[in-house]
Amino acid sequence: MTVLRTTPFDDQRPGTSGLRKKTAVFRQPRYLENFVQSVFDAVGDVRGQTLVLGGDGRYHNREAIQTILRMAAANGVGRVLVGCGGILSTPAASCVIRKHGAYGGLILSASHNPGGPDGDFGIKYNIGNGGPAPEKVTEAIHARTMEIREYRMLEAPDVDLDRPGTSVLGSMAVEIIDPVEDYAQLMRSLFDFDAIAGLLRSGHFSLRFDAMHAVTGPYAKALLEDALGAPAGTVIRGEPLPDFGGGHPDPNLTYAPELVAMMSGADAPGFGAASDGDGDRNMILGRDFFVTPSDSLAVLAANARLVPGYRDGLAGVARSMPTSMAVDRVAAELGIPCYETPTGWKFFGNLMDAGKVDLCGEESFGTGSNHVREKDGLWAVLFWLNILAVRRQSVAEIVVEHWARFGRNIYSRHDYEGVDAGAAQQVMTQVREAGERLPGTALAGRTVSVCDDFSYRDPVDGSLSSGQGLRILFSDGARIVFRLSGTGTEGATIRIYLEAYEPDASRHGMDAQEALAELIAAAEEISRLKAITGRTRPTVIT
Ligand code: VG1
Ligand code: CO
Repeated sequence: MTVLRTTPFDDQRPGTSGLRKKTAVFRQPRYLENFVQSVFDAVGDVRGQTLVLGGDGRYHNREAIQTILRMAAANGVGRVLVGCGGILSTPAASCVIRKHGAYGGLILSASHNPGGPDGDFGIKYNIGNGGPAPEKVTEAIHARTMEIREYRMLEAPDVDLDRPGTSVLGSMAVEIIDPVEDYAQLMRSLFDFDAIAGLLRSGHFSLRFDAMHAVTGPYAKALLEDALGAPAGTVIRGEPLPDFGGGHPDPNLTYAPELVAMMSGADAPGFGAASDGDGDRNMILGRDFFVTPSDSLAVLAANARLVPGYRDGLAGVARSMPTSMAVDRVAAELGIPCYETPTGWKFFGNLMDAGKVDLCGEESFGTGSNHVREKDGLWAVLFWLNILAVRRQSVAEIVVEHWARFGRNIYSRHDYEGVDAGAAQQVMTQVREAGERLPGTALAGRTVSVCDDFSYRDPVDGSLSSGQGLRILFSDGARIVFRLSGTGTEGATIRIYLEAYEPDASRHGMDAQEALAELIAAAEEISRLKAITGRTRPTVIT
């Protein structure tokens, strides 16, 4: 074992979900090493413990795994479970940590950000409950990166990541495990596979799943094609590639155009879905129909009792603050609590561990439950398929009926990506200052009731997280929220979240951009975003 001298990098603060940088930044000498040693130094005594390690297969994944294994051995870790080929989706890693009682895990991914030598790379630490490290842990890791002086490394040859079985590295065991098996077994325990297989055999139903050349390909093939009997070819772009085939592995209407095209027209499949780089996001489509992630969460909550794993009902639900309030209406009718947390899955962990919630979601295509402590793309797909198998209605019919019952929370998010960081700050300052004068005034044909900067007190451990997004709340339930992204690697991304509640079923068919036009204009009026940033339109509209 060698102890190597190093000096700190001043840009290693984890964001919404781990540390994400350009691949070239991660490939600098000592960059990954500094961060990994800081994790080992900050998360407690890892000596003799079991860790889980894997990634989404993006460029630099294998090299990073070899480095981390040598460092883990040098730091006295007892055993590391590594997904074969270096592959573990984020939800599968969470599942493996929980099932094998691991101390924690390291997941290599920049999620939905593009990969490759000119793309992004990332790393995040998950704790023993299988979930992303909470803020107090990520802050401790960051503090350590600012003072690090040395790291430990074992001189050893590469481990063969493609041969299942156990080997040793120094005195540490390295177990190469099947990345799909534990996860697939968990899915079988939650969903009615016979009912879904029956739907697929009925002759009236087919589906497409777009794995976007990211990590979910092997998982989707094993579950949808092999276990449930969907025909070969159901999973498209199913082979994980280091650069995701040059695509942007973000499952939305902009970055999954092939799937969107396949889902349009009278002959289109009844169900379409896609997942992101590391497999924790999902996009749900019906024939000529897009289900917003916020609506999807509400539909899953309202139909949970149809699914074996949730047959006894839900204890509670949670959503991130910018997510639409559709699920709040379901919770109210079910008589269960609904928690509102800051953006990022790490805020759901405590609520799930305490048994307060079992279903949660974010507007950013993230849905999940207490089966793991991450959002889970394929889980959401199977949940929808289970509902479709029981209700035997189309996706559109289910959502339209849902709106008729609960009203529709018309919703959209406008992203301005790669904005100059100073200009983005200026936009936020402008909104904050304008917000001081707005309450009580008329705007977008409504009355503003509250303007604030969202902060959250965790009901379990009492920790406070402030500065989580500027909210403009209207007395009729409409909202405009401004937030800066914490996952980007270039400049800043401004996100504007827009929501209006529409109880009148005769207006539920409206296009969201039209229905929200007044709020969109008001957002511009308040923020002066176009003048400040020079942008004329959003990069992505969801
Ligand atoms: C985005 C989403 C957030 C999500 C996070 C990680 O964060 O808005 O809801 O939890 O990505 O998702 P931000 O700070 O850029 O808005 V994943 O699938 O990328 O790890
Ligand atoms: Co992701």
